[in-house]
Amino acid sequence: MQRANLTTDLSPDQSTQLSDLGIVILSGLMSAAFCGRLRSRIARLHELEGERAGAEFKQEPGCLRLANLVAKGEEFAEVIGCPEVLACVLKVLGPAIKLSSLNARTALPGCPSQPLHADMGAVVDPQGYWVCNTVWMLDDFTSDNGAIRYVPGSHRWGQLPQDSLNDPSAPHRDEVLITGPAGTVVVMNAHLWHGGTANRTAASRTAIHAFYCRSDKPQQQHQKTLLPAAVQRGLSPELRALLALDDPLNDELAHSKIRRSGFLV
Ligand SMILES: O=C(O)CCC(=O)C(=O)O
Repeated sequence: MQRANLTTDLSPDQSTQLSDLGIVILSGLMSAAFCGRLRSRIARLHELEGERAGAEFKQEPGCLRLANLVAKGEEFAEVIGCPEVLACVLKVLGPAIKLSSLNARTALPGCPSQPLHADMGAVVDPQGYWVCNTVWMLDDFTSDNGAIRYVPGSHRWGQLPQDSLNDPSAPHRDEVLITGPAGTVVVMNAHLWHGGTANRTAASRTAIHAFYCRSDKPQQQHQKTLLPAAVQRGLSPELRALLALDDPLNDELAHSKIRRSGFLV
């Protein structure tokens, strides 16, 4: 991946944004060429998968989703292993992390707003934060094409929006919209109250979600079960570790019945 002017160290400002607001925006992380490769791969996968797309996880009305992307293109290894992004994820989750899932979401024209939610319905526990999402914008996010809204600082409240708000789908008085050009990556403490907004334009907009969790929690999608053997054999030791492919605890946790989505049933 060609990268613009970023290092693997977080600046003091980025650290503060992550801990206080719950997000940090990495502008220009993806080159136009890399964005284009990801977009083409996603378009091909939708052609191949048709109505089954996203079925390994969940489908969502008004959207096209794809799941289990590590299995579906070598460029996705660059996404999940990106050092600049992992530095931010480690800052949120601490040193023991793994990939939880790699999905894509396309908000189609007319796609409705999501309720505010925390991913996995996760609440911070005595060991700290345990979910962190990264949003790879393959299209510009604008104020009317379904950009993500979030409530700054809500990751620190230890509460879920559905337990605290009368209507998590309603606008929140403190919400902020994440807008920016294609090529931007947003790292988000996934306990943060957030959700995609309605797409009121005639064009769709797509993002990839590389979602991470702490090693002592279940993956959203158990990578060892989902990745074909040939894909697993081709992975570096670092990526095998990130995917928790040789981790008996991860295999045990895969059987736990905790919810896997913050709002989809
Ligand atoms: O709009 C997006 O790409 C992210 C939406 C979101 O928060 C989710 O699907 O959980």
